[in-house]
Amino acid sequence: MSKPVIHHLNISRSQRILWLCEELGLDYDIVHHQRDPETQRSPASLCAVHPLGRSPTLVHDGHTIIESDAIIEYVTRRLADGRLSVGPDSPAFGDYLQWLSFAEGSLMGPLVFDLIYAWTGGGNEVMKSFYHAEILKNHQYLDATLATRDTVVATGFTAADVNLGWTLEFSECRGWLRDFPRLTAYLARLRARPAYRRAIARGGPQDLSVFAAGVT
Ligand SMILES: N[C@@H](CCC(=O)N[C@@H](CS)C(=O)NCC(=O)O)C(=O)O
Repeated sequence: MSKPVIHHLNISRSQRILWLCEELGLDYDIVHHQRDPETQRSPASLCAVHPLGRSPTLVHDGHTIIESDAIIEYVTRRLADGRLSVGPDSPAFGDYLQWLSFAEGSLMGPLVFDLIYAWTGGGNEVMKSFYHAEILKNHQYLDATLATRDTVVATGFTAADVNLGWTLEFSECRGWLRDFPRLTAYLARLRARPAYRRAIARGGPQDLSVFAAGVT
């Protein structure tokens, strides 16, 4: 089987895919790309790989795939016999799909609005109160789940935890984890995993302070 190629933008969601491949013990290549230091957007080198210039982008066997959730399912099912995924025959299937999607589908969007609001120095207060309430509710929901178990899926560690890890790092740098010691402890457990550390060693440090605008 040919090796997947992970296009990795510094300090970005592609950290998830490096980490996942390390968890699965897969052989992979990395192509490094650097954010534009002014705008933090993707450079021309990544836009040449995919018209949206997205990180992560995975290239494998002639397929170029974006979206973390899709890449995670592709990697676990196509390249790792379903390891760290949960199949339709498991009672945990629904939970797995929900939590896999939660990182990008619910948590991340309002957090990005929060950052843009801080970067641009203001905006619509009605919008702000709407997405602040969403951020809080999303964190409370995840927190309540982790009150009953160590991982988001009751059967144990899965790729859904990998997807959530980077989002919680982003949330942490935006100051939203301060009131959630259980989420902070969950993130610490994820960061302590040897595969997470190997991914950092290969991909480079994840210093998200560049996204901490407006956080005091
Ligand atoms: N929903 C996508 C979001 C991908 C995304 O927006 N990634 C950011 C990096 S964290 C990016 O590509 N930023 C550079 C840019 O948009 O120019 C996913 O989960 O992969």
